[in-house]
Amino acid sequence: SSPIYNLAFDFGASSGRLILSKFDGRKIELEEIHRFTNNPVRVGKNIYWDTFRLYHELKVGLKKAAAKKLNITSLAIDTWGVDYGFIDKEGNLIGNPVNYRDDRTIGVIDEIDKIVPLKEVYASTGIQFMNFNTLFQFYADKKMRPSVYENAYKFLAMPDLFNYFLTGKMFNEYTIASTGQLLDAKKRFWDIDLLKRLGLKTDLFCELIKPGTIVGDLIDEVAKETGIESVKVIAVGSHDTASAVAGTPFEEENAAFLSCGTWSLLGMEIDEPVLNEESYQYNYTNEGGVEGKIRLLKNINGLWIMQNLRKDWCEFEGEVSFPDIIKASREAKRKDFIIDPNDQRFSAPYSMMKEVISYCEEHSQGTPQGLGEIAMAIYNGLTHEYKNAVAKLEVITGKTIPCINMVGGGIQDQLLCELTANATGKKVIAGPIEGSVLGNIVMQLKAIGVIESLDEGRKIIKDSFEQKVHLPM
Ligand code: LFR
Repeated sequence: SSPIYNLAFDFGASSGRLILSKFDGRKIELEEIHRFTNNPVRVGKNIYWDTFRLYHELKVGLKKAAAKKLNITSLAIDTWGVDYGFIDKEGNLIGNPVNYRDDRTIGVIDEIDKIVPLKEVYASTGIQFMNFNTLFQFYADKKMRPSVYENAYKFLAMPDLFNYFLTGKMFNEYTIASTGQLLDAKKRFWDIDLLKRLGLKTDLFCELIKPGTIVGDLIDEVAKETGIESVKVIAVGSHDTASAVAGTPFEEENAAFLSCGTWSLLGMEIDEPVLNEESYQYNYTNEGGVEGKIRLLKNINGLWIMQNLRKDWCEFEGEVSFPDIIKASREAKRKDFIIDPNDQRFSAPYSMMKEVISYCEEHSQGTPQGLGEIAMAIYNGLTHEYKNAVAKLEVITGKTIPCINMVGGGIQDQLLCELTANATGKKVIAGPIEGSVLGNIVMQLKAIGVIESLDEGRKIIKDSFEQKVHLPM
């Protein structure tokens, strides 16, 4: 029988791409059709996403896909979490979607604590406290851009927003709503009571749909402009991390996952949210996943720090690639520098290189010399956090973690995989690189009835892509 073709749009905080998937009934093959950078724009004190440019790139991708003249069945979008656009009564986007690294939400958590104790917020939402959660952004918007907030008619998270531009249909997909701290974790529905107590609007929401729902067709304008036709638009686990975990071929029971991209997301896939004292104290999140699963995880500031070090180095010292950074790190004289990657100072600094160096100096470590020593400070910071996160996960769940499944672009970095195995003392199984895209694709295959379950999808992923084992040394 003829192969099935699907398109996955995966928007990360640093870059986005369109991938074509071909499924022949046994294996999946991927082909990158379009890749583009995602460049947030600082305007005055704020940082925004260049939303229409991203939508433009989405259409460029569709044009390239159309040019292949294949019979493409469906497409789906996944993006980073927590950010959104507001739609007015006429159906227009109002205000510019703000980037989660914007600092307008700093201090909001403390303010909210005075209205609804954080313990109560956690008891219902089960979501970790991070400044940028959608809930806190709403609170900041109400104060800082009230004319946008008050005129908002509907809220659409980034993937919902792009889906709306493509189909004209407004809906909220469950996984992306969940990571924003807008849902009651157990009821898996809007936490209206919490919104009310915080004085936030409760009428901004559309239908809450499950990942794996066929949403509809492209509007005529998009079909005409791109030349692509009769493609179904599907809502998958539209939060990239939901898709990354869906795309992780777990084998061993109680295995942890570690999704390595701009962020490092370390956790475990479970059936029901864990809302105990430890998960609250350790600030672990219970994000909604695909097929009714929950992702119990911790956010660790990830390769964002390395990406930005590279950017600075290229700008001021000379062109370097990631393999160059790895080589320099392996050859570094001093390998003991270490930063705390979760320190707020690494969130959006003007110069990452200077920030890492000053951190080491201020913490009496001396001055890292050269690219290798600076990069080692980052590697050590990350893997030290991985070690802590695994240990806490074992306490929260009461389970022993046998191994860590690493997925995402970051696993192309062998050194990171090795150091992760060494720091955590756990076996690391690395692969596939394209976790989010594959999770996106298998949920499409399920939605159109080509496969029956996520389990079946994960088996196909395992049979189609290589995995590499790193044992702790
Ligand atoms: C990863 C991710 C994380 C989310 C962070 C901010 O790309 O989606 O899951 O916490 O970005 O949105």
